[in-house]
Amino acid sequence: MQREPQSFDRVLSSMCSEPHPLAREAAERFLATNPGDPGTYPTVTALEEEALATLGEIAGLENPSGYIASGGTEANVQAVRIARNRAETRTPNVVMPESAHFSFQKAAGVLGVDLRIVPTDERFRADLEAVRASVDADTALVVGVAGSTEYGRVDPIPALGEIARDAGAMLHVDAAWGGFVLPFSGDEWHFGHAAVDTMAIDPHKMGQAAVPAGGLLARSDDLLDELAVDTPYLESTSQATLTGTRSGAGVASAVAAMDELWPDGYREQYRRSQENAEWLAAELEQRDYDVVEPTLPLVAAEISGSTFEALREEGWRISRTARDELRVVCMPHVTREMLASFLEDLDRLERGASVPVASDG
Ligand code: 0PR
Repeated sequence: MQREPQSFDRVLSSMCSEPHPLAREAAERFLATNPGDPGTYPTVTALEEEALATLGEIAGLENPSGYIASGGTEANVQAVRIARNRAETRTPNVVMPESAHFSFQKAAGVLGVDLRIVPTDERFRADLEAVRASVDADTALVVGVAGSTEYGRVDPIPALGEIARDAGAMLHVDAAWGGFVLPFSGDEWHFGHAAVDTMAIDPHKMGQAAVPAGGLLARSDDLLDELAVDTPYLESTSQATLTGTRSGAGVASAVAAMDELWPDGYREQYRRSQENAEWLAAELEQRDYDVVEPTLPLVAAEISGSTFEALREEGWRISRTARDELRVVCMPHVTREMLASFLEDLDRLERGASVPVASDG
């Protein structure tokens, strides 16, 4: 087989990106290693410790506990699992805003917890009154999103922490996408800002690592220990990960990307992505589209279904919010030139759509 993967030229919908060249190279070197077996693969195990330490630094947590997961889904499932295992009730529930990622539905299904989905406010952030009204003595976990999938919004994490603490529940922050831009945006989102217990933060999204490299962080070892099972025939005695054999490529590429980019490279990337998002939002507004303001590098705007389809026909990889808005994620591979070319196509298609049908008279 000699086939090339598709290019990122017209990809505006993905939350993954072209890996940094050093991350790509590291991934290739570590393809055959398995951090799931530290006794046999100590080199990649040491790299995972490094990855964890840097993720902790990014997320305001000294001595972090956690591991490099397959992605945000696994990190979210594991966070729900920790909370469920710690809960003293037999009927635990999880309270989360409707903006939370669908991986929590998977977690609830697998783990048998009740999911209480509360509305967001007019700014697409968790409605605190609704969260307060939903927690009770059976609440094991409150979820806050720091960089939501649809609109890139950051929930009021410190306030959610207080609600969780008052309810005797844990707080999980899903920064799977936002984690590598939030250190520069001025938001309050991490362990240093609030009573956060666990966090999802994915190097394979804004972190420019190769897929698969997600991150699960926990405030302390005893939280991760909730997940540990004995591993009698391995050299290591227990395992807290969900999967057994894991990607050493993901771990090595995460370390390579973070070594190279944290913090200056990521700061520069945030600035570029955010400027692109604001530029696109302004251009769309000038054309009279309703635009949802990009507080992080993600733009949503109302365009017609037929224009959306026509853009896809032109090869643009774009996606829609649940309210049917166009959604453009300004990932590291998304350049100003790409966005300008997208707008040219949009203008041409809209002109075509509005040209009056020639009449005979
Ligand atoms: N949490 C948040 C906030 C997310 O946005 C996502 C994924 C997850 C968790 C789950 O992460 P994993 O997919 O790593 O398990 N958000 C995008 C989505 O599901 C991911 C994505 C990636 C979408 C690449 C498209 C794409 O081409 O929509």
